Parts: sequence; C-alpha cells; structure tokens
Amino acid sequence: MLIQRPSDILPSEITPHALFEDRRRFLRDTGLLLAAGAIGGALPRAEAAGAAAKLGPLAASPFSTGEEKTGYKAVTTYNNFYEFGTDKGDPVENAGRLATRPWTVRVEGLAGKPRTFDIDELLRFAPLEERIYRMRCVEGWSMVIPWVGFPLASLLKRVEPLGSAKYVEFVTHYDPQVMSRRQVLDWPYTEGLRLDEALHPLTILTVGLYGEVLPNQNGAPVRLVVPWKYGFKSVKSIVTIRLTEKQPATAWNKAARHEYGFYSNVNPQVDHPRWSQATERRIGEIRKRPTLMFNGYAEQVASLYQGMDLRANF
Ligand SMILES: Nc1nc2c(c(=O)[nH]1)N[C@H]1C(S)=C(S)[C@@H](COP(=O)(O)O)O[C@H]1N2
Ligand SMILES: [Mo]
Repeated sequence: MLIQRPSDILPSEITPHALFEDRRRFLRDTGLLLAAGAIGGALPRAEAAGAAAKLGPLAASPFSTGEEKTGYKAVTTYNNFYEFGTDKGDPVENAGRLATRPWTVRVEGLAGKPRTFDIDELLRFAPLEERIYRMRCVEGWSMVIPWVGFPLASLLKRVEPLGSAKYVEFVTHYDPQVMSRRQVLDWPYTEGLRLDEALHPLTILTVGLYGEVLPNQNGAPVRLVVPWKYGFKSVKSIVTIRLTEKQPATAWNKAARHEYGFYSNVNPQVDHPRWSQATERRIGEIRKRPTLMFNGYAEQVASLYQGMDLRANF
C-alpha cells in the first residue's frame, strides 16, 4: 500500500527485523565489556535483584481480560527496549544497569499546575489496580500481562490541563552511560497521544506487573500502557509528560514515517507496509489467532475515532 520514495528507503530499513546489534558491541559501546571481563565474564542481570518488592493492596479492574496470562518468565525475558539492545533477550541482560532511584517525573506544558513528582509519590498517587491487558506488538506477537498501575487521567487532572492542551508527549530516560550509544532511534525515545486518548480510563501508568515492582526491562520505574495500540506506544522509563497544542513527534514515526503513524491503533485491516497485521501469535502458543480491531478494546475506544479515516490516520 505505501510506496516508498528512494529518499525514504534508508529510514524504512530501520525495523525490528532489519536491526542488528550484537551483544558484544552493546557491551563494548557502553563500557560494560571491561566490567564484565573484570568479574570473570559474569554479566549484570536484572533478575539478580531476586525478590522484587510486592505491591499492594491491588484493586481488581473491570477492564481486565479473563484470558490466560502470559507466563512471568516470558513477560520479563522477551522484551523490546531498544535502549538496552535490539534482541529480545538484551533488555533482561542489560537493563539491570539502570538506576531507578532517585527518579522524578515532570508533568509540564499547557497545565495550570505543572509539577515534578517523585517516583515514590507516584507509587502512592492513586489506588493501585491490577489491569490484565492484551498487548500486541507490531511485529505480530501478543501477550496477556497483569499490569499494576493507575489511570494516567488521575495524574493529568492533578496538573489541570489548559483548554489549549490537545496532545500529550511522553519523553523517556536516556543515559548513554548505561544504554546503547548507537543511534538506532533518535534518543530519547518519545511518544504521544491525543488528550482524549490519554484521559481514557484504559490508559494507565504502570509501576508493576504480576503484583510486583516493575522489572527494569519492562520499563521501570514507570511506564505507559495503552492496550488498544501497538506496543511501541507504551513507552518505558518515563521522565517527562508534556501537555502540548501540536501533535508531538514520535520516535518511530521519525525513523520511518510511512511505517509507524501517530495513531498506531491495532487494526487487522491496515497492514504495516511489510507485514500483515491480520493475525498474531500469542507468546507461548504455536497457532496464529486473528487480530481484533483495537486489540479487542473496540467497545471502549472506537468512539474516539468516529468519522476518522483509519487508513489515512494509521
Ligand atoms: N523506551 C522504550 N519504550 C518502549 C520500547 C523501547 O524500545 N524503548 N519498545 C516498545 C515496544 S516496540 C514494545 S512491543 C513494548 C514491549 O514491552 P514489554 O517488553 O514490557 O513487553 O515496549 C515499548 N516501549
Ligand atoms: Mo513492539
């Protein structure tokens, strides 16, 4: 469907499948190879932390799916977090280097009461809920993840968005000391939502999964989850949330604008230029299952897009 002009070919090559970054290079680039050598090849592992702190008490959510959850192991070892390498197993190996304390999240822009929140304040900000959501990656796989978090709306309302605010921009942490220095994407990774999408009750900030504090590879200490959109909208390790008048640029759209649109709603009828989005493979299963419109959340979110051409606004 989308025809690429020659000038677009290079950025369009930047895809999860075309990317290659071997582990040695990652370690060398971040200076971890020496450190690893010094301790006899033992590598920093996020799970070395062992007992993740339990979160709770957790309220159950009516938005949770009753589908079988993807196992903890797969959820925490098969990840996309390109700042820590582009292979699925890289984040669990490398993200342990990220210090998640101290950490603040600045909520700013077109707001009456812009504020900086300490992460420990965010953990107590609103009653924590367990939200068991279907997640769908544009690469064609999906998972069911029991997140722990609270609606983004409760945080946004606290800063009192101005009438001129139409969008929300999310900026993530970037530290070349512990993250990849390869310009795989234009770091820091950024994303955006329309204000009504950001205020939708399904949109949550998550601080945990499986009842425990979020592992670094899943976006600690705080990460967005928007279950009706492709996974790349659910940005990890957020440091700034900005209310804006104009539609914000997004990291993947900047890298390949014909392939990753601003909306990125899960849509089995609109293929990625190089892959069908009609079916998906649930991690842990062999068979393919049909992908559902808005990832199965159409009843809750379709009205947000009434009258919009979802092919033009992909
Ligand atoms: N900062 C940041 N956030 C990110 C990504 C990333 O590379 N960097 N990858 C995205 C993609 S493509 C997906 S599918 C999900 C994966 O989340 P998970 O590893 O917790 O399943 O995180 C998203 N958030
Ligand atoms: Mo993804």
